[in-house]
Formats: sequence, C-alpha cells, structure tokens
Amino acid sequence: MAFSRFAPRFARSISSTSSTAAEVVSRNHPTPVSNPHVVMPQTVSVIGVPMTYGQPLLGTNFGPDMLRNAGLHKVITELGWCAEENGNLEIAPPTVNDPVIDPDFGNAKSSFAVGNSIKQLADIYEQKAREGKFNLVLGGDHTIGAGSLAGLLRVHPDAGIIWVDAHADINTPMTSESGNMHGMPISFLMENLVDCSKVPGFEWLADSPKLKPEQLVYIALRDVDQGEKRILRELGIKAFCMQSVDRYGIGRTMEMALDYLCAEKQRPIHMSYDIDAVDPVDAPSTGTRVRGGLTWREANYVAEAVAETNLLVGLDMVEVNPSLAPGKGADTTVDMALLLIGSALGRRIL
Ligand SMILES: [Mn+2]
Repeated sequence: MAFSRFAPRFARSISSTSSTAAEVVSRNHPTPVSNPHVVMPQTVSVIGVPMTYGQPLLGTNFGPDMLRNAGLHKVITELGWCAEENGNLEIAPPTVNDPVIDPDFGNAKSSFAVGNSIKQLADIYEQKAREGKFNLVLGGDHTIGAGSLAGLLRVHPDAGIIWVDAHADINTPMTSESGNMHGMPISFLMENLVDCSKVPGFEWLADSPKLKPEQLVYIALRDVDQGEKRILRELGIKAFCMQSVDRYGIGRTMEMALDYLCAEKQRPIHMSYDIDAVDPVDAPSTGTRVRGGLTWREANYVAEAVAETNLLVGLDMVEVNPSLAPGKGADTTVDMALLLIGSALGRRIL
C-alpha cells in the first residue's frame, strides 16, 4: 500500500469514514496531526523575504504582502495552527558596479546583495526551527531557498528536501549562462560544488552544513540547462520531471519521491515550492513561465502528499510576481500560492 510507513495517518483517515457528529465537528476545525519536529501548540512562523536581486524583474518583492493581504493568516489558523508573523526581512541593497565590494564571481549577478540578505533568513529559520516552529518563507525570488536550507541544515543536518520547480536551480556561478542567481540556490548548499568562501556575500556559507545528493528530490522539472543536467547526472540526484508525472501519474510519482527520502528514516522535510512548477494556466504571474507544468490538482496533490507524511518542517513559496500579469493573472497566481500553502499545512478535501 502507498506510504505504508505512514500508516497511523491513514488509519486515522480511514476510521473517520464512519465518524460521529463530534468527530465531524472536529474535522471541520482540525488540529494538525502530530509532527515529531513541531512542538505544541503547533505554530507557523511566517517570514517574508521580498528578494528581487536573484533575477532581473521587479515585482517578486510584492509577493509576501500579496499573500498576507489575500488571507494567509486565516488559512493558517483555520487549519488549526497558530500563526506567528515576523514581517519582511530587510533586503541588502546591491553594490552595483563596485568592483571592490562586489566583484563578479563567475557569472553570478548581485551576489553581494543576495548572499547578505539570505544570511538573515538562515539565522531566523534556524532560530524558529530550534523553537520547534514550522517555517513558512514567502518570496521573493528563489535565491531565498539557499537561506532556508542553510538555516534548516544547522538544526536538521539530515533533513530531506523536496524542490518543486520547472527548473533545477542548481547552476553554479560558472555554469549559469544568464547569471541570474535564482537559478543557483541549490549549488551553494551542495557538498563540493561551489567554494562559497570566494563568492562575495556568501562567505558565511562556507562552513555551513551541506546537502548530500541523496537528501534532495525534484518534482515537476521541465526546463533544465545543459550544465545542470551534467550536475544532476554526476551527483546522482533524484529528479521526477514532468515526464515522470505523465508516465506514472502524480500519485505514484509522489509515492516514489517520498519513499526515496523517507523510507529508511523519518527525517524532517523542507519543501521549496516555486510557483513556476504550476502550469502557466493556473500561475501566469511569475518570471520564468514554462508550458506543460503541474495542473491545478497535481500541484495541490504534491503539497497534500508531503503534508501527509507529518514530517514537513518548512515551506518556501516563491517567485509569485504580481507585476507580470497585473489584474486577473496576478490574482489567479496569488490564489494558487495560497491554496498550495493550505494544502501543505494539512487541508484536505474530506
Ligand atoms: Mn526556482
């Protein structure tokens, strides 16, 4: 049976089919199922990171407040969690064209601004994880994923990572053709891939705990650069691209992904969810749209399946850029991001 090692959760949902009125009431006002890495009362710590310097477009800085204004805290509390608001982190300004302070490292653009900003995120993520809180990180562009992972690994060095994205985001400053750092965050966290001590703004990451290839799984890839393909192959990183979703369906795909990460041990999981994983039909307002993405249901199912493990300790929701499809497109995208957050926090259809 699927997820047999998560049997307690399934036993609970099966028994609820013959529920009493009291149980129905409690299911309408659910409390989160016990997660061994999140302490009671189970609290979602909301951290806004309005980062734009990892890519060339303005607008990702509006993501965190758009999600809050669309009802984020209501989503969190209606699912039985406490909500703790940390506001938005200050983003360090870039030192554009200052070759002394911000020299180029490979092709990486604005590494000084990106690196120094996400250092703050790493620190607060670490602090909240040590307090046993669930980290909900609102982007901002996907460079912030490096900050989340750095903070996570200080507390849970053996954590599993689910990277849901159209892109692999594992270019190094040397392999990247665009130089946009939102296509690089994972490379800074992988063992032996980038010497962070040489990258302006990222020196603090040099001695940080690093990811082993077997700690990472991708979902929904469909636009991967040549240099990234080589890295994925050489490191043997597990990737379920859209072809896997076509071939096996999203149910079997998620089962394989979660078995890969958690079959041997109940490790904590962090999910980094790039809204561009979703098909542009349902998430048009983002910077690097790629056709052939996850459908509305598949996108939610990914988050639901991860939530069902009861091992999720953190979630990034990134690359929502309301400026790119103002009006209905932005609303559709923000709605989608909010739905995915709810699914990851335990919302169920029944
Ligand atoms: Mn991404």
